[in-house]
Amino acid sequence: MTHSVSSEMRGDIAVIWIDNPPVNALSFHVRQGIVEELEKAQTQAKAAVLAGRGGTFIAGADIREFGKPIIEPGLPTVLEAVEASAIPLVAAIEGNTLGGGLETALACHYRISSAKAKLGLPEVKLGLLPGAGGTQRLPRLLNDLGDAITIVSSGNPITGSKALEIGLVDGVSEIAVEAAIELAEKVAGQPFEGRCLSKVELTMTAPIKATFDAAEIEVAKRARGAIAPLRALQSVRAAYELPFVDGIKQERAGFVDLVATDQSKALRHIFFAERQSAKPPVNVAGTPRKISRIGILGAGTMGGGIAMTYAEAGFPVTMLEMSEAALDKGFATMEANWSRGIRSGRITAEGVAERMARLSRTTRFEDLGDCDLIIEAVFETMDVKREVFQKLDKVAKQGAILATNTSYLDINEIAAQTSRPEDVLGMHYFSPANIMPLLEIVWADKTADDVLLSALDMAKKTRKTPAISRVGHGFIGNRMLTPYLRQANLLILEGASPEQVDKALTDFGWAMGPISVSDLAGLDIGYKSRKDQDLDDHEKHVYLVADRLVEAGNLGQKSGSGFYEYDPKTRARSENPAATKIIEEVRAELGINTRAIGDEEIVERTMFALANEGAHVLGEGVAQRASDIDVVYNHGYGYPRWRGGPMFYASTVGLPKLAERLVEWSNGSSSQHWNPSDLLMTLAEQGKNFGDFDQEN
Ligand code: 3H9
Repeated sequence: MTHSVSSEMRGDIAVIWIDNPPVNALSFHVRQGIVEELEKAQTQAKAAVLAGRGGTFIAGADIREFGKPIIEPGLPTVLEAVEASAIPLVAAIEGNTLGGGLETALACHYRISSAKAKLGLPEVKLGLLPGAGGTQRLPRLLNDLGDAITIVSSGNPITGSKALEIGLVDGVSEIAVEAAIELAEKVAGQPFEGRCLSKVELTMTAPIKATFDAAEIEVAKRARGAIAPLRALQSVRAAYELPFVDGIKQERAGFVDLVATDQSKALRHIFFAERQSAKPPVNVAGTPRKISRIGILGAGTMGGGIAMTYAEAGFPVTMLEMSEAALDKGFATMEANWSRGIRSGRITAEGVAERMARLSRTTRFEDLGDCDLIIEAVFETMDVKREVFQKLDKVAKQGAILATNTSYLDINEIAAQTSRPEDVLGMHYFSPANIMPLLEIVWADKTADDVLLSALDMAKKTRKTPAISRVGHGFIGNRMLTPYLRQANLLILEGASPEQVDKALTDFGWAMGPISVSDLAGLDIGYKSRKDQDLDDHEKHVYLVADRLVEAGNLGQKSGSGFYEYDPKTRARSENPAATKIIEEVRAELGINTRAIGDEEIVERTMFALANEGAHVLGEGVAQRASDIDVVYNHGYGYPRWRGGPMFYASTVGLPKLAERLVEWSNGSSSQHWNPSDLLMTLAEQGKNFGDFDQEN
């Protein structure tokens, strides 16, 4: 017996408890413990219940063990023993029953769940397929093949109630373990061979084949380059094509194969990176402040989205605007945004009303006096921010946290406008703020520890993924955009079309290409910001096409044309002949001899520019970890999750290759802005990567 698995007798029933906090992962000692307790139960009990301590059954295999040699008994061996048990086994499902956890439940002979438990096979989210019978046993159990296909290929969990509906569990009860014991008493001594899913025979028929064919097309399309969902689906198909013993062998081979891929390594990296970025920095101590009421300045797109985020999380919010008309407009937009979900069933009309009731409105700064956290989302200039923070300093109560949503500005300077800079920090949301998961928390020089901890706490309560940045122009995310967009624009000058640049990067896996993103954001934004800066000639040339487009009224999607033309109804994009003409004119004006540019060059130049700037951000201490940068790009910018993030991707390519290219480009014709990062060059020289840097710091 290991201390993480133990058992107790309840009459003739053995209850085997798994106790491996925090999530009861199936680490080696748990697997061994299950086998030992099962053997014991065979001699002492008439039936057994498998249950988890801490309100959760089993959240899956121990992800930290992947990529290391398997120590027997591996999960497939354990589950073979579970199913072959001489006494019937009942799984008592509560909390998270995921991956190997659900596979364990499927190997048991009966399943009882709590209504709120979460059951799923999330392996595809880690670039894997279920490797312990999930793809073989699930379709043998469920009433409808479509449900098995969805569960395996989406990785999304379902509730216990839904599981009952689709035939995944035999019953639902408030206290699953007690109901499971009752069921065990009932089935003790009864034949249960028919409950062994490996014994169920499946036959491939023409309609089933057609279902798989259609699902494969759909899954491949949605995967946007990720390989696991299709592989997982094909493994379900094998359940219909092969006998169980062969199907399970094939499933196992697929799992072993996928575990070794860069995609799975990247997805596991980002899983742990997300959890790491939500943790307080070392040496930051204390407890978060109590936050009950939120104040938001600005009811525009950003302020409205932030208000929706807090109202959705149950917080009362006071919104301040300059005029009643601006408040009317902001409130109408929020209501319309929520109401859009009524038709799809995401929310009810009462739900919308409840959220709206959490919002109150004012045009007077004094009315923010009872707020514990005030987030400013007003016009993005230092003059406006100065004025706002001076006013807030006068009205905010003692201990209130004053946050700015600025995307670029110096938060130390903003904090200095108040008599309490320790209460000031950045909370940088991404548009649309109620949907985008990233919250960049900007830790200013004088921010108090408990203020930083409060922001992390609020991220958790509002279901955002936080990443901490120190103060610096554009913080982590927007700062790195500059060199990325610079390369995208340069590639167009050198001969690529906007479409080609975008396509190379969406093929790489980005949700949108950089040129489409610029059009979506509005080309006038960059234009205005460039006019305020003292740019050198090279930089002016880089953006000459964008500037000319703006000057000719092509502001991007909002004006119907930018680099592309947009259909007013469908927003479908097509080539903009005016842009093509401007591009040709600018190329001629700058005396550029255009050349054919390959997709590989597009990917290398943009992605290496991103990683190089990331390395600067890291070297300067603006980001604490390379993995935080990856989190920022995954959650705020549509970077392909299965590539792990710009820094992880750089390590996959190999830092020596990156270093070599950076040196080559910085010695080349458009050398001005390459500026290879010292940190990157040193790591490359030492044969290290960004993961080593994170571990050492
Ligand atoms: C699998 O099962 C393969 C099989 O098919 C075949 C095998 C042969 N392993 O997220 P939290 C850690 S693949 C190791 O903050 P929450 C996590 O890193 C697996 N560690 O809590 C964190 O550690 P720390 C299929 C794990 O309440 C701590 O636990 N299963 C694992 O917000 C708390 O986590 C999955 O993919 C794990 N499996 O969310 C489920 N899970 O404190 C992955 C968590 O040091 N897990 N940790 O930072 C989850 O989705 C969420 O953790 C869960 C809880 C929903 C369970």
